[in-house]
Amino acid sequence: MSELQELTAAVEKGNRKEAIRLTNLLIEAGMPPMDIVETGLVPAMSNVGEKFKNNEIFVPEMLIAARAMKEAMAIIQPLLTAAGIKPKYTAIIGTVQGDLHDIGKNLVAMMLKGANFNVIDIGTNVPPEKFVAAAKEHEAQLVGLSALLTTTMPAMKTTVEAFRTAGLNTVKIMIGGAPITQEFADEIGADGYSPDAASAVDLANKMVAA
Ligand code: B12
Repeated sequence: MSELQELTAAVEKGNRKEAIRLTNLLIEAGMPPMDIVETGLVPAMSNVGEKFKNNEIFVPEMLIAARAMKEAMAIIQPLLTAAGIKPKYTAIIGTVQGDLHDIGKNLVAMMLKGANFNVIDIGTNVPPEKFVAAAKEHEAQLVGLSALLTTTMPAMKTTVEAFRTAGLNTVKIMIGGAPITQEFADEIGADGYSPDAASAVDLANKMVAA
């Protein structure tokens, strides 16, 4: 098994110490940090999701795996963040009301920081009015909404509507998360959708420049 495969296995099993050790090892070996995320860490969560769906594992195992993933990501985060240049744009990011999943959202936040956005992460289970208040307070150009549950997708619609009602029409809203599609984004009037963290950065740059 390669070290990358070992990392995937360690995160899947929720073995935090191994996940940290292998992440550091791969960094020292010169692997680009984003490659570690995309080819080592993210596949672990896909496997976990598959096993959960098949009733091979349950919520506690999912939680332990998520914690191992987060600790590995915490090592990678500083390496992705650009040093010293003053950010030009501010983005608010959060997971919508009713939804506690934050790994994907954190990844998008990390990537945006790396692309020199000033990112204000307002956490999970965020009600629409909190998104609106944060965008006003920080004079954000961009808002990112994350949802991982089909049952919380309607909260994205309510959040987009809250922005429109508040008259914040210049704030661009991008959405994402495993069950989200471009079709859904169009349906609820979001300005953009992206399937992953890397393309979220391209989308964000396009949206703020428009
Ligand atoms: C880890 C996990 C959990 C952990 C979350 C820990 C945490 N801190 O996040 C815990 C154990 C808490 C959990 C709980 C639950 N979970 Co869960 N969970 C997962 C799991 C295995 C992985 C999610 C993940 O982190 N993926 C890795 C990240 C990197 O991927 P991602 O989130 O998709 O993000 C990427 C893109 O989507 C995109 N993206 C994400 N957000 C955004 C935002 C923007 C703006 C943009 C542009 C892009 C973007 O970019 C990211 C990076 O590339 C998924 C399975 C899966 N394959 O998704 C199930 C899954 C999402 N969970 C599921 C369920 C059912 C639940 C529970 C209801 C279980 C229960 N019975 O209690 C609860 C709900 C709790 C709640 N209210 O939120 C189901 C959802 C089914 C559905 N269709 O609705 C899934 C799909 C599992 C399954 N196969 O059944 N879960």
